[in-house]
Amino acid sequence: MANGSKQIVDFAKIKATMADPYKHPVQVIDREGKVVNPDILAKYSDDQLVDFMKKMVWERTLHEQTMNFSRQGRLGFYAPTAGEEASEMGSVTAFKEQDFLAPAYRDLPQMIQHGTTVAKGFLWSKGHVEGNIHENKNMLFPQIIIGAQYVETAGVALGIKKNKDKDRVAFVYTGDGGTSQGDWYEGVNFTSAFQAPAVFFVQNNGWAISVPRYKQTAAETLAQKAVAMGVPSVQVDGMDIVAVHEVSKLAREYAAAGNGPVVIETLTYRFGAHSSAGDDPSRYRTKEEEKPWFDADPLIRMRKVLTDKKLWSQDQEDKLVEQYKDDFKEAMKEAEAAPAQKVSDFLKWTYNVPTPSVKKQIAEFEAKESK
Ligand SMILES: Cc1ncc(C[n+]2csc(CCOP(=O)(O)OP(=O)(O)O)c2C)c(N)n1
Repeated sequence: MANGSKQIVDFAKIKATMADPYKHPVQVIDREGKVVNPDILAKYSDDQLVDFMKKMVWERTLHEQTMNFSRQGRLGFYAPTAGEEASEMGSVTAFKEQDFLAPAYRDLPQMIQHGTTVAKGFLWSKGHVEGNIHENKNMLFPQIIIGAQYVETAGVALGIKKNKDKDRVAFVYTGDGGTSQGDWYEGVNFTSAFQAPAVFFVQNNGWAISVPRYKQTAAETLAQKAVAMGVPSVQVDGMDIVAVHEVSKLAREYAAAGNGPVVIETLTYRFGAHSSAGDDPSRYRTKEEEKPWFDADPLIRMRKVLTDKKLWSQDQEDKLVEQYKDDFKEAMKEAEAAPAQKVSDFLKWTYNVPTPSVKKQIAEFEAKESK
């Protein structure tokens, strides 16, 4: 019998249409500062919009000041955040104090908004143990192992569910590279299997150090990876703070209502280097690639909206920047005044019952430290 031309399945067509639900990332304000979704913007008061802008100016100033501190040798590892302000401030402000945050190393700004201090953030960067103890206990320390915070989140979310906590979710961040880790899938899958309350953010900033997003995975969008685990997901313009906030708020409500987790991919960009350790982006990306992203700066966009509404001025912004810089310098003084760490304490905290050799080491270090 001759082979008919009709195929029972068309893999090429399936592949070509897999990303269809993600063709239009959620947007409220476009890159020219034009409001494309006025009904959503109308839900926000003038005060809320101004507060969004203040938070982004705060984060940009924090970034600039930390880069200065790094150059002065006053910080340890620090992950720059310029470009990611809308993604980070728009999302974190959608959560409540009782929600549990599992951050990665690029998420110090969200941690500070969620209830720790700038000084604690600096102490963490300097490798000081006090940088891991926060006033709001509902957060972990920033995860360095890529993707591990997704597995931690699964555990936290399951705990929330088992404790029958009301109006409480876990939320977590990773980058685009993080979605290639086994931990990423395990965390989302486990949470979904148990229908536990979590919101999983992927801040797709285009790069995992020097590896571009397109080499990371053949998936057209990172959001669609969630579908395989039975999790609803969305792509949002990560340079549009109102869109990010609106989507995050809805995701929180959905998860808190007992419907299981959500995955949100924010489309954003890392304006500078991967870390303060000094990689040079000009070695791995082009000016042609960078330019449209720099033009999409979330601060430019929001500045335009607020200026059109006569709610913002350059003078007001300049004053805020000065005030924030002073705050950060004070925070650095506070961090630098923290008592020096003792190796003897580390040994004591590690061993409940120290072995004879550890006992000897504790005594040796104590003798040195008392001088
Ligand atoms: C398990 C693991 N593998 C490798 C590294 C080294 N590493 C540190 S950051 C990074 C890139 C992460 O990129 P992405 O997830 O996109 O996040 P971004 O830094 O861009 O926010 C890598 C590979 C690590 N920390 N952990």
